[in-house]
Amino acid sequence: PKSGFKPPFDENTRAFVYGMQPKAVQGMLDFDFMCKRSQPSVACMIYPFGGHHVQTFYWGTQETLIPVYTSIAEACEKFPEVTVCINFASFRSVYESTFDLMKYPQIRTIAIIAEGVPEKRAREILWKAKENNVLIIGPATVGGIKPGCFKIGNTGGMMDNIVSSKLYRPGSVAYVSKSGGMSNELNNIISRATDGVYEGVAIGGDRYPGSTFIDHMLRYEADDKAKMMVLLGEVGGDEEYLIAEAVKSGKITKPVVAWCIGTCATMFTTDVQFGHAGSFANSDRETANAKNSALKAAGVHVPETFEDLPAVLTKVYQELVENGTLVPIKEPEVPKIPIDYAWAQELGLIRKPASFISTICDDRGQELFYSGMAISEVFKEDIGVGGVLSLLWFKRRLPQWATKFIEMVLMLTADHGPAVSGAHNTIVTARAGKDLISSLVSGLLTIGDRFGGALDGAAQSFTAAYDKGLTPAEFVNSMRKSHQLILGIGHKIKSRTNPDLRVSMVKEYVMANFPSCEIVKYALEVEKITTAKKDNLILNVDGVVGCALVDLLRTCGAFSPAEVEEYIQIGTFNGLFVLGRSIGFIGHFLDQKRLKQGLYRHPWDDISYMMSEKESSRTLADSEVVVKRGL
Ligand code: Q5B
Repeated sequence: PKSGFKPPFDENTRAFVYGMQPKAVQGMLDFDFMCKRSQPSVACMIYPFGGHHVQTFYWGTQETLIPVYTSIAEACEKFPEVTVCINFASFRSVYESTFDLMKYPQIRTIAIIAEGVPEKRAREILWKAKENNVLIIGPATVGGIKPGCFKIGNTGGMMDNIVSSKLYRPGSVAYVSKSGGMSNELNNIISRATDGVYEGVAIGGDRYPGSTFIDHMLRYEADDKAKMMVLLGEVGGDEEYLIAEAVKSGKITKPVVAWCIGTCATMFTTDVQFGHAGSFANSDRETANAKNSALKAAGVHVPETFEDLPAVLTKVYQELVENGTLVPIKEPEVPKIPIDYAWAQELGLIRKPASFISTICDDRGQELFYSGMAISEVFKEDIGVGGVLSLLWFKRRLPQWATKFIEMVLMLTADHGPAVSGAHNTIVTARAGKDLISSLVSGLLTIGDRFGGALDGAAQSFTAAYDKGLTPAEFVNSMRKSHQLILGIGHKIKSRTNPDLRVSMVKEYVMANFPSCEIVKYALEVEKITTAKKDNLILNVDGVVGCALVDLLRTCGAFSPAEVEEYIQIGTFNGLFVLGRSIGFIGHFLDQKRLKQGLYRHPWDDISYMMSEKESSRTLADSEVVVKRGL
């Protein structure tokens, strides 16, 4: 480099990333790794919210930690070697953060990514940066790239693009453009037409960029390693004339290839505003054609059309090679880049056995699907909770009489007062100050063979007996012989004389709506025998629902016999009681909280303390001591 010249980026340059931009940081680290940098170019992120923490990133195939600081001051103190900041702050806060950054003399270069920065603000930044001798790239840019050394944020696109444009190693051609998208195109063209990019900067498409074409072209002129330059100008503004003058006056001596895009503007009958805020010709002088002509007249290599740009680049490059100015580099081995798993999968490059299989619900697309049915259809067809349950539990639609029955069960079992085991536990837990989920779970954990969880057992034993052809009496006798209670029979308070109306309602619905209900009928025959022995040995709510569900599955036409058998054996039906009763348990929890009930302690007089004599006397003696001490 010419004496005193210090490039803003080299292979040791380190940067702050201002803003929470993990994707951009990972892109920079991948680039660094490909360039064989000794350490990541990103020293830390600065993000004012969420506190100081660290985030993991890949360094090749390994993982590394990048800290996140909440202030520029902290970051500067930790990393005094950092000279660059890539500022991802939005157009609302970028002015403030850039001014803050400029308070720290170690920051020599700031790339401003935000679009839509007000022109007044942009000019103030520009003025302050000039005063502080800080290089600003942007606003409204992806930034720039120095192959083999440093990449600003998302510049260069995906890693495969960076490899195909050989940006992992330096070439000899330095360019400056306005557009970030076009700089990608230039990376590609230059890598094919010459030995590749030495450095490329996109200054951004606003009317007042923080640095201009001439700033970067003069930098390249001073940098011995940049052998030729490329300018990709565009319609609007007159910055390109400064290049023409610099070439004419001999300030720029290296060969320059230039093209101003937007020549097609002349084909329109009205004035044309292209994509960038600044790409609008306010006068003839600002048209692409006028600027191309001026550049050509100044001695710049200007192709006839954009399509001819590669040919002109090759010609100029070959001349430099032939006259010995440029010695083509020895091509290094193309680096292997680990591809992100998600991307490789999208490209169809890899496959892996999944750890989980799921067949009932798909949340990956825009719309949620329950067993193939879009959630919007669920509502359009008004399939109800019963319909949703049948999709998620049985993976199919069931006839309406069946889904209505499911809903009926949920409603019937929703609660049976505060005295039942589960509700009691929920209440005690709520009164112990526990939260809704703990209280609910405490109640649910009481559900089992004796309380509320006899549906599956009832379904299994009644169905097996019926299928075996046992008479109801044979079934009851066989259960007694094997000392087993018949699940689904018996109730603590309900009896023949105090019938359970829930059971009557289920019976009525089943008789009226099911195509047939052999298992329920069989269970009712069993009930006749058990109630003859004892009044409370009725077919209880668990029993009737369990048997009805077998009838439902067997007769609705949606299941094969093997499928029905599987559902009976894997324990499906208790799920309905659990689901229904959760409604009641939550109700009891809310009730207790509303009533602000304090800690429950069971009264001694409701507990029969039965201990050996020795233990009783010790207990008595202990309590006397307590009384004497007055505690
Ligand atoms: N014995 C339910 O018992 C209960 C017999 C039997 C043959 C039987 C008992 C039982 C099976 C489990 C079951 C679901 C514990 C019940 C529910 C939801 C609920 C609850 C609510 C709600 C009641 C006295 C004599 C003894 C026993 C004989 C009793 N059950 N024999 N098969 N199943 N049933 N659970 O009244 O000769 O005197 O020694 O375990 O289906 O949980 O509302 O409360 O919505 O929340 O205490 O409805 O039936 O009778 O155990 O003292 O027995 O009858 O062998 O004979 P008890 P025990 P013996 S619905």
